[in-house]
Amino acid sequence: MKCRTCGAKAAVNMRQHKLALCKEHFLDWLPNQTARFIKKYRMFGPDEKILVAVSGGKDSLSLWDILHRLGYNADGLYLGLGIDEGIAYSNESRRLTEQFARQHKLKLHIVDIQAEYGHSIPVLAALTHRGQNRPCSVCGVAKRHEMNRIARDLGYDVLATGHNLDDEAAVLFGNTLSWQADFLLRQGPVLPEHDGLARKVKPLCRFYEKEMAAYALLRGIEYMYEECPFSTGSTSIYYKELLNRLEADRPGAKLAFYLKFLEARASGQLFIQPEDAPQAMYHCPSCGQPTQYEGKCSFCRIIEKVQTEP
Ligand code: Q46
Ligand code: ZN
Ligand code: ZN
Repeated sequence: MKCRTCGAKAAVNMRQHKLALCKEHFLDWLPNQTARFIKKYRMFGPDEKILVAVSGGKDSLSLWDILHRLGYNADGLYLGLGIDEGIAYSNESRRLTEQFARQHKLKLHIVDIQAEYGHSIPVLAALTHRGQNRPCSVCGVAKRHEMNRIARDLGYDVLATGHNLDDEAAVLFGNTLSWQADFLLRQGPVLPEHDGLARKVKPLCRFYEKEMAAYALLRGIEYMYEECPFSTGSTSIYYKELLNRLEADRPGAKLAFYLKFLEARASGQLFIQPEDAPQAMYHCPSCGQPTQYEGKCSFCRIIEKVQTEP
């Protein structure tokens, strides 16, 4: 297999794009494509302040690397979740994130949930009896809340996450199986700013997971190989496996599934418009973030519960 650009031996063969590239041209191609998607979906302009949510994994560190190379003004945010079940997941991912920031002279904000709120994510989940074996629902609420809080308090225009195509296709698949119309409306490369919350963007949403792994590897980014121990056996991993089986028989099926959805949504074929999505009607009296229901937001309710119960 030869590189389409220079004819040298290809390092990456992307059957879904019918494209093979050598190391050098793949490392050019991926950031160039990212720049194209940023413009196409109007994610952000050259002067906007970007906060990248970095977990220490290949996607978010690669995203930070790419935005930095493209000349964007992008700082990082690492959330310390306090997960050390089986492996020192949080400590090691934090170490790798700090190392990356240091090597590239990038600004990194760190918020440690335990230092900030008294308990790690697994303890918060256990104390509030949310989630039988998995603290993921509490974790999701906390991550969303803290990312929004830091972006707002520090004046960032946009919050960027490293979700790749496999992540997005798995979520889309799950939402489609249950016809979750309001979730479908909120899925896409850009979620506009609303009620004082920063815009959310996913610049990597069109890259396959294995393209991102190849990028991190060929770029020499040292990242956290292990997934969070709580992700084992999750529904989203199951959906990813199903979609990979489909992809193996029909290269490009995963990308087509996602892109056709975006097209259908943009042309109104879902019969519901983004404006129809349920809007947050209230603001949390404790933190000020928008909520759909009157009273404190989910995160503040979790914190209140652990602080008031003996
Ligand atoms: S939600 Fe669950 Fe993830 Fe939080 S506890 Fe780990 S697996 S990190 S994306
Ligand atoms: Zn080449
Ligand atoms: Zn709140």
